[in-house]
Amino acid sequence: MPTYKLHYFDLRARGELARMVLNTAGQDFEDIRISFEEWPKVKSSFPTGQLPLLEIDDLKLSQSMAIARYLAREYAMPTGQMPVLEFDGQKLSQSMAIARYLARKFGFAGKTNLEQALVDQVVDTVGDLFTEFVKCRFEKDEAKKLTLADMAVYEVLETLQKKEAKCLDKFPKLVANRKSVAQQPRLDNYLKTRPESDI
Ligand SMILES: N[C@@H](CCC(=O)N[C@@H](CS)C(=O)NCC(=O)O)C(=O)O
Repeated sequence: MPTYKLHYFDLRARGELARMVLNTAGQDFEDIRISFEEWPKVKSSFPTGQLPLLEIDDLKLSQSMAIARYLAREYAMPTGQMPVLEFDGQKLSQSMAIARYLARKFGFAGKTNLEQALVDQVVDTVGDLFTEFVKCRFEKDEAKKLTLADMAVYEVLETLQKKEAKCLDKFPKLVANRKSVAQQPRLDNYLKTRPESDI
C-alpha cells in the first residue's frame, strides 16, 4: 500500500473530497495543511504552483478532481467492482472505459469525430438506462451505496448551508442523502472532528 500525503490549505474547499474518500476508506494519510503565510515561500516547489497536491509515494498528482477520482476508483476496487480488463500487466477498470478502449482498438468506435459522437450518444443512453435498471434491481440499502457524487454534493451543500441555514428546507431528499453520507462508518468521525472552515 503506498504512502499518501495530501497538501492543501487549512480549508475544506478543493481538498476536502480527497480527505473524505481517504477517511471513508480508512486509509492513513498525512494531511498537510499549508498556511497562507507559508504558501508564497513553498509555491514554486509545487509542479503546478497550486494546491491540492497528492503525493503517492514518489509520484505527485495535481488537480483536485483528478485526485478525488483516482482515490475513489482506487478504493472501489477492493469492494469487488467489475469488470476489470488486464492487458500487458495493465489493469483497466470502468466498464465504459474498457468498452471504448476495445472499440477504438478493433475499429468499432466510429470512423470520424462525428460518427464517434453518434456512437457515444447511443452507448451513453443505453448506459443511463442500465444504471437506472441496476439501481432498481440491486439497491437494497441506499446508505451503503456511497459514491464520490454523494460526497461532492455533501461538500458543496455544507458550504451553502453555512451561508444560509434554511436552504435545504424544501429538499428532503437532499437532507436524507446528506444524513446517510454523514453516517458512513469512519467518515462520520472525520466529519465531526475535522477542522472548521467557511469553504
Ligand atoms: N483546477 C485546479 C485549481 C487549483 C486551484 O485553483 N488551487 C488554489 C486553491 S483552491 C490555489 O492553489 N491557489 C493558490 C495559488 O494559485 O497560488 C484544481 O482543481 O486542483
